[in-house]
Amino acid sequence: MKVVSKWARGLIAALAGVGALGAASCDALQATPESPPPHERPPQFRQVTANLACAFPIVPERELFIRDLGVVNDAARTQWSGILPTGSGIADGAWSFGRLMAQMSGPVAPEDFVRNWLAQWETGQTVNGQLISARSSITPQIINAWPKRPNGKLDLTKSPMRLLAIVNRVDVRDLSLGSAGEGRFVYGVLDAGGNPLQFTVILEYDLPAKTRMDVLDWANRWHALGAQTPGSAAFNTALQAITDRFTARNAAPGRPNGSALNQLRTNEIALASPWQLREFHLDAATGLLKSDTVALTPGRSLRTSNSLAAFINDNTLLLMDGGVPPVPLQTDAGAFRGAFAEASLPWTPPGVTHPEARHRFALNTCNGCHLEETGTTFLHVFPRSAGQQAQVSGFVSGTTAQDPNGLTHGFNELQRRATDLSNLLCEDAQAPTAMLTSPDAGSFVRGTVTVAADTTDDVGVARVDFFDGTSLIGSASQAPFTIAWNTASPTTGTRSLTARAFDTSGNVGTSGAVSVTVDNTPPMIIPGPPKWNQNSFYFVRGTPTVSWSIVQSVSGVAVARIFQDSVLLTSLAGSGGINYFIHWDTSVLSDGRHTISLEATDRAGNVSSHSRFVDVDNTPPAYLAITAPYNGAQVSGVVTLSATGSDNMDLASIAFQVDGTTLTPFATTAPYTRTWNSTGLSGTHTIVAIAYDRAGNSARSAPVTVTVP
Ligand SMILES: [Ca+2]
Ligand SMILES: [Ca+2]
Ligand SMILES: [Ca+2]
Repeated sequence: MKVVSKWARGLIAALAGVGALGAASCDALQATPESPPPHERPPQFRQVTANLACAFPIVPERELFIRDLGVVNDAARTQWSGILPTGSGIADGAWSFGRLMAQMSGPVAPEDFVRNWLAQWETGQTVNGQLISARSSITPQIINAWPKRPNGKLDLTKSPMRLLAIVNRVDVRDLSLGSAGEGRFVYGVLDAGGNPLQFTVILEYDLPAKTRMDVLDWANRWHALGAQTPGSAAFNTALQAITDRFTARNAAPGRPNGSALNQLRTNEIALASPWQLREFHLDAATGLLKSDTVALTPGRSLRTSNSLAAFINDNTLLLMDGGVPPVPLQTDAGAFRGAFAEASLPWTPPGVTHPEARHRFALNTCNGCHLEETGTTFLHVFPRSAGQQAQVSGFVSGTTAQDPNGLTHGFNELQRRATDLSNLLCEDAQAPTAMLTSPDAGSFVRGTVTVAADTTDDVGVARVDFFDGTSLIGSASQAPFTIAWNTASPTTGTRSLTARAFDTSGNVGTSGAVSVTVDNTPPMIIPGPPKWNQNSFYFVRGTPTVSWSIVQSVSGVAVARIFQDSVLLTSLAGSGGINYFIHWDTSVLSDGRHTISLEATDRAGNVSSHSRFVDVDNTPPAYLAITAPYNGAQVSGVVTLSATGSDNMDLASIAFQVDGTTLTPFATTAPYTRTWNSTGLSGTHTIVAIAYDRAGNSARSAPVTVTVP
């Protein structure tokens, strides 16, 4: 990576002395956004990994200016059946002039669309107040020679257009205009015999981009072609995947005909002399290609004018800074931008103060970048015969030339574009860093968890991907970088989380792993005493011990809380504890039904609870009396003892004692009776009844004395 970087910077240095702004071949030039030099960027950060996109040098003939016969003669893609495909990636004529016209013609029939375009040479056109004279030899040379369909219309499947090159112009990107540059098709026009005419047609499409990532996406797609062999199935398929994106029907919704075409340009000396360049735009009103002014190029009548000198002088600083001043349509003096460009005489208005600024201005014009400033004899891409690869001008491949002031300039447009692409891809070779900030390492997690990462980068982080092991669990594309992770899907247990941050150039930084334990199983609570039994039911009194045991999976108990009638009684911190109890003082409560609950929370936060009701009774039976025998009675044989009693809640039983000895079993239902055999027990005896409620409270009756004779 560093080697490439040095190589790229070396090229910048080499070009600095020759006007690195580099006018393109009569193209819509747009200022290339400047990035701060490396020493002005923010400090670098911890982790560095090589940017793979940057690690491979640019291969201009595969990525920038594709003229290989395996591409331009690709039979499937340059010959068209005449049917517009409905799917994507279909080879049928994808790079043919006819299909491209059909894709951009919107509601207009493609053959009428093309015929209307050609008609603009048949008669004079007025554009921006300037007349473009007819070049009427278009009729015999092109229109009449064009093969026709039975209905007399142009047969677009036999268009006399030979593909010369497919060109990547990412270097004219301007993100402020939503553009990653242009993709271009260059065709050579053929005569009736299939021989090349001195006439080229260039379709210049926008590469739409909203963000820096979009620009880099385009750049990386073009750059990826460098690893393939032109003409191979892999190369041509990949190239078509790129070209389809900007040539497809409705590739640019909202623009005329939904086409991404920025402009169509023609260069020809075949129809008349001198060489002439015309520019056409899709007209929103008619959906037709319409003659328009030529970007960055003043009208030829201004060649030696004061207004042109003033314009150059006013823009000297911008030009010397590498900038490209927009050429206005009109000035106070009248029409300024040209309706066409033609080779004739150089832009040399008297009164220009800075000859280098004059040269740079002229180079940006469509005629200036040809003969007068770069020594180009005609075109930058030459028409070709069948079976031959198109040649390019020295301006493209490397040359030196003298400008009209005798200043010598070096040109190597391909190298300049390669440097630009390399700089774009390598501009940010510093990988971002990522660190997981949530959840904490070693923590227990459950349910849906926020996973968060902190990142740093010298330029900007575009996206963070979050992983559970090797599984992607989510992505965040803006700070703060967080996702909601549903832990229900992975099985319970230890998971290893990582975050991968991508910067705006696609460099990746991976965080350290954070290990967490997933526990989605709530504690299981098993109640201990008191429990229902047939004697006391749910009754308690005094200070009973209430207990539970907890069976816990994975993470252990963090806290157990005991509630009485939904009011917290006590909180017991636990760490994997099993048995929990409370000595529960019921004496402070009113008699009656109460609930007592245990709520257990495991260390992942899963909660479960168990509630039971109990009947508190701290009041002894209220009324108790022995109803038979009566006090002082004389009894004999088997005697029936009877008592009556009541309780504020539930009387459980009444027991009888004779002389302190309790008779069993107790009487448990009213009327409360019990027999006592007094046979042989002559003398005086004392009988007492004892009543028990369900909670175990008791009351004693007044004693009854009887005599057995
Ligand atoms: Ca970076
Ligand atoms: Ca658990
Ligand atoms: Ca009671």
